[in-house]
Amino acid sequence: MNKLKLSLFMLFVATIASASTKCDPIRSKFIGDQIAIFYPSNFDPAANLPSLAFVKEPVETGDISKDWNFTPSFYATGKETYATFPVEKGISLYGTGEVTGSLLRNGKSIELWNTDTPGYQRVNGNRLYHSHPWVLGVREDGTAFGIIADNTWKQKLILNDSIRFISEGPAFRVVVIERKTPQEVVMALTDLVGKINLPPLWSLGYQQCRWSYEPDSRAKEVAEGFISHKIPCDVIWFDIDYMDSFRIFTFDKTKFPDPRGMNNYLHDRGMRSVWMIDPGVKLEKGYSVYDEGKKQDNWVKDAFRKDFVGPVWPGNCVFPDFTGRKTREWWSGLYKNFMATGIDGVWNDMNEPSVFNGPDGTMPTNNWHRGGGDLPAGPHLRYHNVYGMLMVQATMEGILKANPDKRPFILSRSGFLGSHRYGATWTGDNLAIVEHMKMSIPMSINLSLSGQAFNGPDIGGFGQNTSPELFAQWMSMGIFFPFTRGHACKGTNNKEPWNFGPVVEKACQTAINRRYRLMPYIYTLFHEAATTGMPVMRPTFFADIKDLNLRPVDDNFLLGSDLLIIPKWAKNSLIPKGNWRVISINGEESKNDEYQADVLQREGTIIPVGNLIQSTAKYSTDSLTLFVSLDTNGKAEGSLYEDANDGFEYTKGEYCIWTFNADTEDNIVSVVAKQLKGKFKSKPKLFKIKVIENNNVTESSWLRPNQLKVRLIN
Ligand code: NBV
Repeated sequence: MNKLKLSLFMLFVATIASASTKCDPIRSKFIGDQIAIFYPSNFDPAANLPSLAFVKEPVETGDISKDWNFTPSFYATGKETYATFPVEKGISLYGTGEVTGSLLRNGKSIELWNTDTPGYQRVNGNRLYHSHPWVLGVREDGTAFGIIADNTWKQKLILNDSIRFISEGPAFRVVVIERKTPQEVVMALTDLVGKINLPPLWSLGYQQCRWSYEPDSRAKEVAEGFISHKIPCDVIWFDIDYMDSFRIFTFDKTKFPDPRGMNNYLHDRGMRSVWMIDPGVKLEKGYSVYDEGKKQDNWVKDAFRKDFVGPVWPGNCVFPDFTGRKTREWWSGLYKNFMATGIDGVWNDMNEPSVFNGPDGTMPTNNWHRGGGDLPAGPHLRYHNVYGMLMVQATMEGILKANPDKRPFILSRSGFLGSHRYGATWTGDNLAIVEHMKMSIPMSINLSLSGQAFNGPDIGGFGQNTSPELFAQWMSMGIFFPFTRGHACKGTNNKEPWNFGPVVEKACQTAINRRYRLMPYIYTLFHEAATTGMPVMRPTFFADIKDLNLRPVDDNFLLGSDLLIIPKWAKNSLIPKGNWRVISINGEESKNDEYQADVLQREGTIIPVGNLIQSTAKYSTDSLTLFVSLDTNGKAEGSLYEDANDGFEYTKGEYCIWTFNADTEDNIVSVVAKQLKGKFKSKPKLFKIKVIENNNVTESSWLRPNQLKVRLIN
């Protein structure tokens, strides 16, 4: 620090110190192995509890050990309360939820106040649709910590010489996780705030959206387009225009006279549908959702305890107060008839909530939520950040009530730390610009490092026209993200793959084929995320946490632990040490391709690869190609998860985990395939072994599990 900077910093510290009261932790306890909780002296349980981030109230397990030294300082200024931690030299910071900018969060300031931000334009992109009061820190030696501010109130997170959570609400408690690796910190985070639910397999396929496919014949045309162009696709999405004048839970009688017929049409073609539901209920007597909600007194109140009214798409709207259990139950009941039309998934949009003329595009902070059930009453300042999460929780309960035997799929725009327990998310209204394509990598990784393993951007970019070049680049990389959906704003060019000319169409087909062939590996990763909390998409430095050069890398990423994805646009991208071999998943040669990302397989691993399919309706693990990348000892290992691809039988043991172990002797590679766990009966399998060496690829014919041997060609 130079002299001027130092004196400015001292002045700043002095100003803060004079204006604020220090409220040292009055209580600090372990709540798990190397997980500590700290309460400031002015902590008021009624203003904070129950926690909405944690799955359950942490149980204290004993006093903090004597050698623990990573402790917060708490302050109150009269207007704000805050918790601050020192940042040692060399610490790399990550997490912090959905954020714009680079992967490394050092030096960033983020506003945690969920906001509708078209093009990420509000507050220079420092305030988005989610709030995650969560930081992951990785020290130079690879040891790591995580900090959760258990606080839903409006706050800021400032990361510079210190890590500071500055809240406009009352004093809050913090939890600190200490671990040997960042991977262990992320898993410990999900032990506290929950893991994603295992999604239905179809939701891992490619999905096509537009604001809006209307009328129904247009949606059918798009579905047929994928089939006739032989581009795999699982889902067609229905944006807001299917509704009757934007009234939620209704269908426009002219444009969508037969929603059941529409859904059947897609199902007959091996596809699914997801339909949008917003929180704003049109204020209109005679509209059943309004009448019923009004009768039950379900709306958020204004500061004078009158129904709060604000404009959104349908005009003046009222908003369900999801803090009330009875309101959530009412809301979940609305899905019964809706889902009965054969709808497969629900898209909850605008749930920050977005209010067109409100302060910061939302409700006034002094609006009033009445709570009920487990939650106390409180101002919008307290509940704003969890409005979307509570909505999605109620939506999930509704979908489960309507279809108890199916895994729910919900996509929510807004969220809070822990909302991944209820649904997936996407990174909102990005633009069709190179900068947003590139930034989608660190955005999705940081969300993944914040518990939300099921996320992705609008592929191709939502706002503005997309150029053929950008579309091909984005698709070629985007299909390796956990959630893969192309989307487009009203008024922009048609963004289905065949609208950009034959070269781009082919590039998209190749890219999407690659995802579908990797589906056995991807599904296995989702199972891992749902059981251990390890995200599907990971930062490259996870491959070598001690290599400091990898810490900022965000122009490539890991899919699981064994595949490294390097987009074509990334030049001189840094990769981890060791032997990472480029693989051809479906006959493509990425090295000589203008668009296809390089996919590198880590040495010592086996990746199960499936056959080409048009949608996951045809998914099968009866015949698999095992991509084997041997280590220097001629060994490799991998695994495969399988179950019924939907439903809950897997929770009763109806699943199966295979392990694959390869060994080499006298130039012959043998693979042992074992059914390790679970009682799911898969059909007898055939395997091909494909051994990828630095300069050779040896592929066997189809073999039975007890015959898995292949002689290397050199
Ligand atoms: O419902 C229309 C759009 C939707 O397509 C988009 O994905 C959401 O993020 N929605 C926002 C409302 C209007 C945005 C200008």
